[in-house]
Amino acid sequence: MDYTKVWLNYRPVKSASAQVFSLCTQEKGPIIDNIFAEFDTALPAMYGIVPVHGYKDGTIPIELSLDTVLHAEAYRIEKNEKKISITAGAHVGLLYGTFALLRFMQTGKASADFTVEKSPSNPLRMANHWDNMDGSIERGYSGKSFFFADDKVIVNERTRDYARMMASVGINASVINNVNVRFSAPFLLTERYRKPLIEMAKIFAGYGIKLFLSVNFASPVRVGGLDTADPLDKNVQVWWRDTCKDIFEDIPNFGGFLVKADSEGEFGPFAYGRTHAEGANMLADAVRPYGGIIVWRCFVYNCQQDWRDNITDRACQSYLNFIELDGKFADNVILQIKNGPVDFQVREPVHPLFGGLKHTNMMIEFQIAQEYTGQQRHVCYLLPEFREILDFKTYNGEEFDTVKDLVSGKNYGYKNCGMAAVMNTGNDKNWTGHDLAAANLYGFGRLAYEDTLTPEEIAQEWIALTFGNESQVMENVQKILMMSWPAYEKYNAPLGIGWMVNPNVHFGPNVDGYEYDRWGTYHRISHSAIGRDRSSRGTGYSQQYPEPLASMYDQIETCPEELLLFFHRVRFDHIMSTGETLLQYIYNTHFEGVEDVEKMLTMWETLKDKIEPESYARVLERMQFQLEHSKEWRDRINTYLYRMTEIPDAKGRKIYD
Ligand code: GCV
Repeated sequence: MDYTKVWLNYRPVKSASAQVFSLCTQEKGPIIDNIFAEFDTALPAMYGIVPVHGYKDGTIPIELSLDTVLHAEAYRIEKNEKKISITAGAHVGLLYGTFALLRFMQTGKASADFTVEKSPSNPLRMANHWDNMDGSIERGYSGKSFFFADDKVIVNERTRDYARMMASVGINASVINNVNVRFSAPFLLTERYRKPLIEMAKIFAGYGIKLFLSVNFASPVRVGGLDTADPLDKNVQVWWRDTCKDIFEDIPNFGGFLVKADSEGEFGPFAYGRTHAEGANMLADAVRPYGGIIVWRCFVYNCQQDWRDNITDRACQSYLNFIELDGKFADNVILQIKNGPVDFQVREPVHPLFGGLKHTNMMIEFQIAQEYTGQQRHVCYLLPEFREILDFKTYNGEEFDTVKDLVSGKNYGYKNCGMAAVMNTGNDKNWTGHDLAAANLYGFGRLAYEDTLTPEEIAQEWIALTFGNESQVMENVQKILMMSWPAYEKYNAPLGIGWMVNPNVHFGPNVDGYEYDRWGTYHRISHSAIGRDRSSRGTGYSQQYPEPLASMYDQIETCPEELLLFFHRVRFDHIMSTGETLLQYIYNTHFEGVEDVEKMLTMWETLKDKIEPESYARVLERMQFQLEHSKEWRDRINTYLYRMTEIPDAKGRKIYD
């Protein structure tokens, strides 16, 4: 099959003497087979010699064994001159230990003796695919689905490589279909698709991955032929129980359901006057006998707003819909909360539910499909953003209340929680459209397993594994990645205001794209001011945070500047901390953003002879596009503001009139 092996493209380890390894273990099973297959692929590629299976004199044994004191997904690697041992709580831990060892070997960190022990930070590390059964992918920017085509489930060699890729970074759950469960997708629950799903799940099981499905809350009607989907109706409950019995019995590593309810036209418990807790708990009862989990999304808001209505605030709504239900969800329900209150904009405050919910399992939802961050045609390495969000102190409690503490369940005793990301994969040759977008996929998985890693550490690993660790490659690609999110933010909608994109497609600058629309995302630019007042004097959104955050966000003077226009309506002559007016600050950052992209492009061009030609060319083409497109962003936004204010750029640069 014609696709790349991304970061699993093992290459010779420089200066390593040819070494014969022997693979030794008492363990047996599908995961062990996959571990052997991985060593059989990787070791000859890196060291030039095929490993021996079983003990043999004169070889370096790699011993795999279990130590049930360790967590099932934890591993310990001990390496000395004579042998390497990987110990884990269960086979899946041995698999993670194997990928870690190969990573050390490939990145040149395995030459000396070492011992390393790792245990996953987050119980659930989940991929959310928005793949539709016709093969399209909602917000997909890397080709078509490799899970579905023409209303059929696809299982082939790529399924295995997908599972292998996910396991290599520690992802242990995959929701393969879109949260908008339409057309034939509700029937994934039924016999119609059972056979290929069993096959797919079997492959996943060999890589420690649980299969999840997104389900339509109206399934009892759409699929089951009942006349209601009311969660308190006995027949509905029986229907879900029977359906779950069948699916869990057929698929031993079935994990449960992801649910988007009462959101953007998806059906939900509100239709029957029921709460989301009643809806989620009914499903939780149905999956409980099998250890199943319900992941229930908090992305619930009114998408039929009138733009003239200046009181209703989309940012407030997710919190308002869920805060009263705190403590009412079953223990096998997890609320999946987007990182911010609106929708994956380049800059948003951390979602206030993280600071608010005290008795509810929570999981964060990131998006690595770059819907609003360049759609995988711009480089936008999102790990610095994720790092900031995970480290954000929510003031949910007195201590241990950063987002990462809450979603990992650390110190709270939660076992159902974790991190999810909307995926950026498709059937493109390089999996992620932009070769550099694979860093987001790699990084999400690594961070979910080890939530203290820095974006720089992750970038270094990924670059070395993907392109090799030649120093200029390491240096330039790292700089490109680390500059990319700040650069994107500079030339995009300013200071947290968001949107300014073309409706529906969400790509390309369009300052008024959503201004008079029903989606509740307005900038309200006039000749003298910009922004929405979300303080206590405005929509009151700032007050959804605990103190001291509520007071901090409430005042222009104390609001973090990068979120100024998210929280406040601000005059263009407001003086920023840099001493510039707000207007001049926006002009400046838009010029700077483009200059940053110019630098990124030049850094890439210097790598021409050091990167595999096809990959070099693919990235080059996209970065050239990014440069032109960033100019379009700069000029649209600057021109719009210049026309409104008639105040020219203090530095006399070209702004179109
Ligand atoms: C899957 C945004 C996207 C939608 C997406 C929705 C969601 O509104 O534009 O495509 O739907 O978020 O997260 O449910």
